[in-house]
Amino acid sequence: MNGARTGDLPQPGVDRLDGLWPRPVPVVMAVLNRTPDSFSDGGRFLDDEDGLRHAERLIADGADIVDIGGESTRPGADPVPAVAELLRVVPMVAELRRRRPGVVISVDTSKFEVAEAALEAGADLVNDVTAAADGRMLGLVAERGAAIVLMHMRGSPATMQLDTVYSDVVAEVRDFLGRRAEAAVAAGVPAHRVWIDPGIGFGKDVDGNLKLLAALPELAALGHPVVVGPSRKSFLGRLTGAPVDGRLAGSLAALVPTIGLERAVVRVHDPGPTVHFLEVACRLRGAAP
Ligand code: HH2
Repeated sequence: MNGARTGDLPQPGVDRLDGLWPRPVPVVMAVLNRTPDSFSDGGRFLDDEDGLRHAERLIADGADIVDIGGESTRPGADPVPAVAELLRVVPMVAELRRRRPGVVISVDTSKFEVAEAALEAGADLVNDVTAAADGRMLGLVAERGAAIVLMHMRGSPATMQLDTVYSDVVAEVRDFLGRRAEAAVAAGVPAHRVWIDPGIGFGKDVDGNLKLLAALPELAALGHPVVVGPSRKSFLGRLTGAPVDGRLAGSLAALVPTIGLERAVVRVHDPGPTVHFLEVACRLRGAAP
């Protein structure tokens, strides 16, 4: 498939990734945070058994992809050293791959070393919130025949909510993602393995997040699968007054713009209700006159 892949590297999840599409409903990527400080579930799945149990529950609830992360990217979060992130993420990837050969596994990291070790351990996809700021990341993904999520963020998690003013948020994010996707294709990642994400909550205010969600069809027109992750985020709290554990309805409503997109991925904490919501919403759209 990928001519750049060399023969003696481990076979990546070619079939698993290619099995995601075509399908009429968005793909569900469920979050497994192996962190002490994530904004909605920090500390809950740090223990190995708790983490594996949660991964199994996410899959049983209908997740197509399990996205395993070892560093929080919430606003103001402190960076985690590579060694600590490796220890949180890589053994979990390896064990989940052993138990679940068919499930697509994503590693939520922007560190080359962590991505490399996770791909080696059986991950199929690198979810990089810095859109491959490390110059080696795209070459690694191309070489392994993996896929990559390129996400837009302004600044870093430490600074991103300090300046959320854009002259045209949709144009700026679209142009950035278009440029990064071109770089990925130029590095040898096939276009259908380059997924783009507007980065809901990453350096955007409520209005910016809403505009980007409404503009998902415009981003999809760049010709790549589109990922979106509004789940439980603070703009939903601002809109509804709900605390983090009361934002499920808002999280589902924020997925409405993914209905009808050809290749959409929704990154969520609650795959069960999300699958039901997407099923009904897509059927409803299909039934419209
Ligand atoms: N959001 C978060 C983390 N990673 N990746 C992509 N592609 N898109 C997102 O919107 C996105 C992401 C933040 O959510 P969460 O992982 O639950 O929190 P934390 O970063 O605090 O661990």
